[in-house]
Amino acid sequence: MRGRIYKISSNEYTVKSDSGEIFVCAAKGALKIKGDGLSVGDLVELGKEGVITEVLPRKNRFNRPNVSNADLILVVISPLPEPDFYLVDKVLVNAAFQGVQAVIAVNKTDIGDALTGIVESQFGKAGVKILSFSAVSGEGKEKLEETIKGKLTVLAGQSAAGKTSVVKALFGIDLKTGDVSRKTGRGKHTTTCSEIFEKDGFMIVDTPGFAAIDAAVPPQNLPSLYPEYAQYAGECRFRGCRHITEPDCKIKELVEAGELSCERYERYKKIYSQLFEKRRDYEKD
Ligand SMILES: Nc1nc2c(ncn2[C@@H]2O[C@H](COP(=O)(O)OP(=O)(O)OP(=O)(O)O)[C@@H](O)[C@H]2O)c(=O)[nH]1
Ligand SMILES: [Mg+2]
Ligand SMILES: [Zn+2]
Repeated sequence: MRGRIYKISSNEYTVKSDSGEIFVCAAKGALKIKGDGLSVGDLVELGKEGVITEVLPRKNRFNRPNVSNADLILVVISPLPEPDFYLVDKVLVNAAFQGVQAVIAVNKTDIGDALTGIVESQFGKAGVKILSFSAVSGEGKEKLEETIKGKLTVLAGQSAAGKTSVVKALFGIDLKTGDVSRKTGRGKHTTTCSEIFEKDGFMIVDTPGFAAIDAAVPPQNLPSLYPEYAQYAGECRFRGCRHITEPDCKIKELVEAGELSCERYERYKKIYSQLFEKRRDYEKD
């Protein structure tokens, strides 16, 4: 029998079978290898007595949040807590590397609408859809529904951006949500494990918020993972231009001319140098 993992808590795997039954299962020891164990979204084979015996090949797999077989990554940000665009960039890079579509969802429009404009100015050419809505007032809900219907949608982003609130708003169910800490201005990590919620053709993975994430790609791939840079490949003087120190670089020209976001470009350089350093460390071993 086959099914999909909907939730993992310690050693209990909640699996929904193809026929729609819910099982709480254990997993064969070899499938629980640290770092490469099972994740929510995995398609699995169930043996006798409800033990997971095999993982079917994955379309994709993300570490943070730890989810497999995503069709869409919905990066949720909001005016409060203050959005971390560096984190957004890295989520987009990881999604692009695995060929998964990403959408930036600007939540909490009821407390201010300035953020959408900022996001559009920095990510408008980044090949992602930008949506704005309010999980509390319901504004923008139809557009969001249209975008995610029929796709295994993974919510990703900082704690307290409103990921769980999105699930509540779409499904009309009650789930635990948390406040922004008055002391630190950050979220309190209310959601502690990933879980798939499903209803009427919607399938959403609520996930724990995170404050840091690594871009998990080889540095030489980075330029091709920025669609607004990749479209000019060939217009830089050097083939394989990294758009950093090379002369006659089209991307640098466009950034200087204000055609491409300077903020996103500065963060690009930072991500590149981090990936490069990491690779050097790795090669030293
Ligand atoms: N004003 C307003 N507040 C919102 C909105 N959406 C969520 N919130 C509030 O933001 C806070 C955090 O919401 P959560 O849904 O718990 O955030 P989360 O992203 O799931 O956080 P973690 O589970 O910690 O990762 C709660 O106090 C929500 O009520 C919104 O659209 N407008
Ligand atoms: Mg949550
Ligand atoms: Zn260049």
